[in-house]
Amino acid sequence: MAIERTLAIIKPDAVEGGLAGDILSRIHAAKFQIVAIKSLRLTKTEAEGFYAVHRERPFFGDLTNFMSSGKVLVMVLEAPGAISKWRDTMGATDPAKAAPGTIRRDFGTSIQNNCTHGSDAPATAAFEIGYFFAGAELV
Ligand code: FUP
Repeated sequence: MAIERTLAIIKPDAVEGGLAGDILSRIHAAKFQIVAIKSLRLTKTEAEGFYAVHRERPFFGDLTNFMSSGKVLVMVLEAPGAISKWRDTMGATDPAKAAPGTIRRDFGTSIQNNCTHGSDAPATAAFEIGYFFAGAELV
């Protein structure tokens, strides 16, 4: 399987809840390489830009308020098939529907407060990685 990179975010609920270490442990256990990582707090406008594809959805305002409510950890993960592998590690969007043993099932508390983000396709990963990281941060 081809080596890929994906954009992962540990969301404000998980950072505030002290879950970042547990989630990073799962990233290591699943044998992802962390190519780059940074801690930051998104502005509302930055969150709106990141989730622009969801602009027309009814949850857009709540989602972007939440994503700008506290610190996040953004990172680039690398592995064979990293995009689908990370989505499998996270589990389904709604923690109640996520498979046992996934991050969202074990740590998420609602469809919004679901602890982590992952890119859903190669084009999305390219946009999302470029949103947070410059080329020199990715060598
Ligand atoms: P995912 O790719 O699993 O993160 O899910 P989506 O791209 O469908 O949704 C992006 C984010 O919007 C989710 F992580 C949480 C939020 N969301 C809601 O708050 N309510 C919904 O009904 C659907 C998604």
